[in-house]
Amino acid sequence: MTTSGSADLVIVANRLPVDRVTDADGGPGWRRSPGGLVSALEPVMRANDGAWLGWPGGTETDLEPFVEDGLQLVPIGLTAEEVEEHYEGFSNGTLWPLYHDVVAKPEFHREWWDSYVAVNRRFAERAAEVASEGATVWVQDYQMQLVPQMLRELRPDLRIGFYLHIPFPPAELFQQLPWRRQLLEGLLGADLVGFQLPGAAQNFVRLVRQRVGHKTHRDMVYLPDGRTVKAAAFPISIDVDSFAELASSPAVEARAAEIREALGNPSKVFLGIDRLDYTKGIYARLRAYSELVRDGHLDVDDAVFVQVATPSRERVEQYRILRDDIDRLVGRINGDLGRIGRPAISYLHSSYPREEMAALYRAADVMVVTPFRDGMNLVAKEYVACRLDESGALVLSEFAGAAEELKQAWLVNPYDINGMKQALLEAHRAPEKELTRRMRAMRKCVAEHDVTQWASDFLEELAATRPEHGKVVRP
Ligand code: GDG
Repeated sequence: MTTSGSADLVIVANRLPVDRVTDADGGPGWRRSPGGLVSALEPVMRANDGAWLGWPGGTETDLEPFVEDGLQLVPIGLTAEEVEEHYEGFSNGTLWPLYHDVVAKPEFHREWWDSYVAVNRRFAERAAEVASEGATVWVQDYQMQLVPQMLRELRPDLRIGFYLHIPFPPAELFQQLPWRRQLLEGLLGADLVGFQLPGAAQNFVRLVRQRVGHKTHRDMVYLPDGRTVKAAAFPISIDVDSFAELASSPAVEARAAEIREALGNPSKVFLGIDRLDYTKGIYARLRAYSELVRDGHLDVDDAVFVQVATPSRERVEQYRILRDDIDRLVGRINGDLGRIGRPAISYLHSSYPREEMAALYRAADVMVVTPFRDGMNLVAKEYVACRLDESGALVLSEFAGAAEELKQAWLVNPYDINGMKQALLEAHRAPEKELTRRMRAMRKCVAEHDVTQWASDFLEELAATRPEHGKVVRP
């Protein structure tokens, strides 16, 4: 039976776009979490009676829907056990490493899978209650891959889109998953499955053909019931104007100068900003830099490295091990190569407001982004958006999705330490004219594809699927 709610556009994501905070009067309240996805979807949600479903973090379970800043938010609670099994377990201990080239070893546990299924079902059931007749539902990311099919069974009237923010692995890796077929069938509940890159969409279509046995042609899957599913690439981006505005503010400019001053006014500043994650290649990058200092190619007086590592998934064992490894490496490098008042690496295990991020981007001469695998990598695009004077160099891993667009970066293979050393040196020594030429081209590319465009491209393509069916959501 179809029971409809009132939302014409429903976003289903693992997290709500708000965090729990304590109000001025000491009671519980909410604060909007900053992020490109929220700002991209906000206008289209407002224009279409939108609702956002997600986990608010924590283990509160009796939360009611509420309106925050004009956005209808529907919290879905997770128990402590579900946080451990669905979120930390299957999502971040199984799928995350498996989808990132098995950079770390994925763990397969049947209880984790059971919890993943149960949580996906709860999200699908809630979305089915909230969506209006013929509404559009847009499901986000790897934690929610079963939602499209579960939702379609409950509400065949809906138009359903799915977007994967992380890479989709080649068949050779995906097939390790004991639940590979269920995941593919889960995704096939959508009308449109979006990926960061065309290669990921191709991996998906090939797997569907091989493992589920459906007919496919190019980017289309033909289901036995006559329905079609399209798989396509929609490379995500950032809110370019808001970064440019932030970076041009006098306060951020002053803060950037202050940061350089605090670092001892070195002639060049290298910068890395990442969630502390083993996919990001932080360890290898710091080694490459430290060898350049050790071998005398760089001197700590004229080239310092600032590495911001934002705390992430701290209860997952592999993340704790990584943190210890990096602590030890930074300690050793600074012990060996630093001087009084002049560490080689300024390492910050902390998260910062957006203004401070923009100031760091402005303060850095060489931005170093060297993941072993990354769906897109927004940090690379944010750096480019903040370089208003067209200065600065980007050293970028070939294995970040962003490398398909930011071709004027110094592209590196993060597994090749010597290659990275070479690229770091070249970027450090590049003449101004070359830096400007490269940065200008990258800025043009980022300016032409911002996150609002990404959202409307996806929603337009979704509206074009099954045109006879459902309401059309207007971006
Ligand atoms: C996943 C995919 C894909 C980081 N530290 C702070 C902070 N950040 C912000 C950055 C950036 C975002 O977090 C990180 O985005 P990335 O794209 O770099 O990486 P993931 O978190 O792994 O994101 C990735 C993305 O989804 C989108 O589809 O690009 O490939 O892995 O925006 O600025 N922001 C603030 N303080 C911090 O300390 N305010």
